[in-house]
Amino acid sequence: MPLRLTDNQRAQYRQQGWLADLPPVFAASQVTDLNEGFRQLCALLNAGEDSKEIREWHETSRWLFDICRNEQILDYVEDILGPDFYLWASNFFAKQARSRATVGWHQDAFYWPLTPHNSVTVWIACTGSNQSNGAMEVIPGTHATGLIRHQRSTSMDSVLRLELEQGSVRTDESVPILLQAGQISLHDDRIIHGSPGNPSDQPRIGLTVRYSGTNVKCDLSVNPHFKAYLLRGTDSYRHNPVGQIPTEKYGRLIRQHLSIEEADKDEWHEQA
Ligand SMILES: O=C(O)CCC(=O)C(=O)O
Repeated sequence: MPLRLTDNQRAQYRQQGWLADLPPVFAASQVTDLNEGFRQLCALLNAGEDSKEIREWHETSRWLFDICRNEQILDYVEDILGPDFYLWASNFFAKQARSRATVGWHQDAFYWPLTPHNSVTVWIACTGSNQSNGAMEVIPGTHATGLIRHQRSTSMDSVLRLELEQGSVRTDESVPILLQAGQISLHDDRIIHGSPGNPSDQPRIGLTVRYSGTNVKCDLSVNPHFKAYLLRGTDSYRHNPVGQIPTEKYGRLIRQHLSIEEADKDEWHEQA
């Protein structure tokens, strides 16, 4: 039986900006498939590329596209965004065993040329994710207090190039999101989050999938490659270019999508 979010879970998401503790979406055999698919996509990387380059490959991999339109996930997303929403981004955050890679404190919305803020990320645990292997941490409630200016990261270990300045984040209030392989969490595009390195002997692999309400428009002068895939409802706004459903099981994207920072348009936030 597909599950829907309860009123309490929706209220928690609205007030705290994140939600976990949901029953596993992917059974053990599907978790094996998640990891095998990840390996297949990694095999398409060029020399010198890292798995973090696997961004928006749902546009070229039918296997990944089908994961992004998992019906149980879409039910949860619909309970948050309402009936009309589209898929537009997916990427892997993989930390191998004994990896120093960190994800600095940040707000996703600071990276994305999207207005208004009406996007949810689903973080799919391909492996268990816990405090010993570098689980993602959130600072509850920070989605409601506005965007904070980000700085260029100075850490050599940081996976992201922008992060919040030390001191601007109440790290003592952070909460780790603990997931078994096959479980998911959901977070708001403005919540402050990040993750430490993985000193353990176990890898920590997550797949993030981003969905937005159809009222959300991408500024194509920042990211000309943006593609929306309507997954539920109708799109009466028609704000964004529509993506083609991929046919190849595992294919890679050649044209990389651009964040505000990658497009070198830092002034965008002042103009938006
Ligand atoms: O997987 C992580 O550690 C961070 C993920 C993240 O930053 C995101 O989903 O936006």
